[in-house]
Amino acid sequence: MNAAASDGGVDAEAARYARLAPGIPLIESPFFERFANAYFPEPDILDIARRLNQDGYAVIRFPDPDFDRVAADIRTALHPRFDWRRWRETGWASGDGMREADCWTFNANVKRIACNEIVQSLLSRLYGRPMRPFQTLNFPVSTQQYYHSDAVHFSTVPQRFMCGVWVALEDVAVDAGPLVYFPGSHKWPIVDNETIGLCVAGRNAPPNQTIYHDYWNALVAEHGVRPSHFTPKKGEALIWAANLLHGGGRQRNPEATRWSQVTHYYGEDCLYLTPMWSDIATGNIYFRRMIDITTGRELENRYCGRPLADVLPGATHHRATHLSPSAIGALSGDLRQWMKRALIRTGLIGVARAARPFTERFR
Ligand SMILES: O=C(O)CCC(=O)C(=O)O
Repeated sequence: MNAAASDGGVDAEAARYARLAPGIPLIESPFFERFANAYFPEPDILDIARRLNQDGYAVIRFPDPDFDRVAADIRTALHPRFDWRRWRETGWASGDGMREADCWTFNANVKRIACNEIVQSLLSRLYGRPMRPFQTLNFPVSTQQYYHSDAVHFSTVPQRFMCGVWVALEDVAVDAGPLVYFPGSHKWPIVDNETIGLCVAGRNAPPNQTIYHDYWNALVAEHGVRPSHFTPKKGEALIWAANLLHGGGRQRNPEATRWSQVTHYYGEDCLYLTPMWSDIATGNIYFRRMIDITTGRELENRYCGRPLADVLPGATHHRATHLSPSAIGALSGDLRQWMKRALIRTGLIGVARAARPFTERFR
């Protein structure tokens, strides 16, 4: 797989369709077939792109010649970090899983998988802009997590510039709670809070994904889509599109292991947010500040090529906007906007938000 092949020199008509909407990932474009052959001339890449476009997922062999050693090292290094006895005695039966986030910060092999250059280059071609790894999750067993779309947890503006690459660190048996997913569900509308009639402001605690379960269940039933289960051999990986419904299957055998790693990627030049904790239309937005694992630098929140702080309401029009109930809300609009921009620039906005009750989030 030569994911880095040049995509220059494509015919003008294909390029016109591909560039028509830079805010839509190439593999999610409604014009995909207009440019697919020209943009992905290699048969194996074209097949991956087409699978993602049509089904919302694609399976690849993880391109690391030393994968077996890397996987074995990760299993050995992370094994003591999990409470196996507790999970087998109580967690398993109650539907819990085990996972650890961001082991890349201390484990070179987890980071090596997350930063694999061939994968990054492949994703960047498929999406039409650089894709950056921003989170790793390692699973020694199934998460048994109810199926969901990542678009409610990790979203972007423009939408869908996010994907997961899930790789098996050992062979996965059918009774070990394989990854479950619903082919084609990525094409369904992305659910948000206004769709289900929920306003986050004023709630005592941030909601979790259970608020969408009835909606997703009904969609699955309406479309009559059956769940698929991924039972890979070690080193096989599944790429999923941002809105593909997926989760951790029920682990029927609690003695089994299911060592795996998912790396989540964001496209560059986007806003990064959690819609589940936001009321987008009112400007109550939970932005995320993520680190590009490859560079160790923050993935800057940007909107159409400009830093977020430069395009916030009030950045160009100096007038007061609505007042928030918090103490800061009592300040004049200009001062409030200035403080907000300063907090974003200095990185303190996350601290400021965490320090305040959920209901008084800075607007
Ligand atoms: O591997 C699993 O059990 C589920 C992973 C998952 O749903 C996710 O990373 O979003």
